[in-house]
Amino acid sequence: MAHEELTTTDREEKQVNSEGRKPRVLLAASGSVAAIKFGNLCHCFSEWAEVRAVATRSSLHFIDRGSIPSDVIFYTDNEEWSSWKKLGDDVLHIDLRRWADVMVIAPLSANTLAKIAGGLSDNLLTCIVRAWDNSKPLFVAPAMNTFMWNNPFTERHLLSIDELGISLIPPVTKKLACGDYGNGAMAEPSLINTSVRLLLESQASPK
Ligand code: PCO
Repeated sequence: MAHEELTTTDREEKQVNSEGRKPRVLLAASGSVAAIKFGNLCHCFSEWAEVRAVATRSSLHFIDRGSIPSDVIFYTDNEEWSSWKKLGDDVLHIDLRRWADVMVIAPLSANTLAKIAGGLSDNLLTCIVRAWDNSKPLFVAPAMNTFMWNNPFTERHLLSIDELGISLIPPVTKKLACGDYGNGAMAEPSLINTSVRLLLESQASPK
């Protein structure tokens, strides 16, 4: 049967992995204006995956909490600190790393890119990345002003995260939040969704 002729049942079957459950996607947002699209991103992934979301403090400025689907558990730095009281308690960034099949950081701000490249871990998002199990995929979709994107630091930091095995979903050229026109806009949520889904499906059924 040609790929286009897959029935609904075929598609539903493709959405469960070898353990018979939906893929678990950990979505994360850092502090870029593009975080206004985070709710939309969560909706795209929710259609085929189990989704949990992590937001940095700066990203909260742009995220409308009402736009996050009700079945998506939403974590901030507050939960990282409040969930641990004594030795033996669960550590949230480790639990989330264990839970996830894949992590997607969209948007990835210039600041969080620099922190990941330098190995810093000063919030829930960067602690998860620092503790990431590199046998699992990790995608990033950067978003920043064109001058930040063209700054020599960006290339250095992208090289470093490439060495860690992190996959880049490149930004696009268009009108930015400040009115500038140029490269640095986050890839569309639908493209991010498709890129990740295709990779997971190819891993689930290698040719
Ligand atoms: C800041 N930064 C940005 C961030 C990158 N921009 C984008 C898009 C949005 C509108 O479609 C904001 C999502 O332009 O990802 O603009 C300074 S200019």
